[in-house]
Amino acid sequence: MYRLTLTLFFIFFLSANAEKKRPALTVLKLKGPIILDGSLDDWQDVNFVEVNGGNGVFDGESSKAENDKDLSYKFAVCYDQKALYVAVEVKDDKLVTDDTKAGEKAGKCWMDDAVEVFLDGNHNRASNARDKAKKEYQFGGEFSLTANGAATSNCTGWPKSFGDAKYWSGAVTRKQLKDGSWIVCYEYCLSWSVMGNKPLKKGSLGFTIGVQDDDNGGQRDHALYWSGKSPSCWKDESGWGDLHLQP
Ligand SMILES: [Ca+2]
Ligand SMILES: [Ca+2]
Ligand SMILES: [Ca+2]
Ligand SMILES: [Ca+2]
Repeated sequence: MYRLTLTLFFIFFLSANAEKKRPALTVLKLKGPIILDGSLDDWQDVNFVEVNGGNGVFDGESSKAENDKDLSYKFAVCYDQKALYVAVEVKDDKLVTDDTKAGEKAGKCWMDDAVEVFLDGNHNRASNARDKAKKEYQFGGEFSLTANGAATSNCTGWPKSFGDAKYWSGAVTRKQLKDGSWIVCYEYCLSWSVMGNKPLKKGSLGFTIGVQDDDNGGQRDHALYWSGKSPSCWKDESGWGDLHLQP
């Protein structure tokens, strides 16, 4: 009897811990204007969420970062009738953007120091956001910016649309600290139209962020997600977190 109780306890313990709970955020309505200049001074009223090796998900396609100085970040989200706004502040020991050029609209952002914002606008938590028929692209997809300002939205219904306010726009700034490491700030404005205008009606959307870290050129070294099912967090919307828009 004792052995059976112990076994049942362990089965319960393992199943309770098998999957990380999907995180959720309440997104506040914008109070003042967000100016897309890469300065986050205009985000003082919005709470930031810290993401690091302890609470985030390193995608198994690349390795884990050594420590928070190698790669960690915080992000914030707010909205208005026009768009969803995202701010990200990344800590990175070495800045590398050898595979992209500033001004590109279809850059290989996934190979450099970059932020990738993932949107599931119809909030259906599809297991394959990259389905061949591109069904999910009508409601979002992957919107990437590198530390040098290169962009890509090729995995969305709106390729090469960066910089057009009808779709999405943003800005990046970088600052080197005394110890040689970097703080990179990203600001995004993602029009509701790139999400098929669904979230405002529904009051919610699926969302995650993946920050890519390249420290030595070529492919990325690490990819750290706020929420995701590894490997290939970028593909499976069911691993992403939930954003609830404050009415
Ligand atoms: Ca700003
Ligand atoms: Ca790094
Ligand atoms: Ca780096
Ligand atoms: Ca690279």
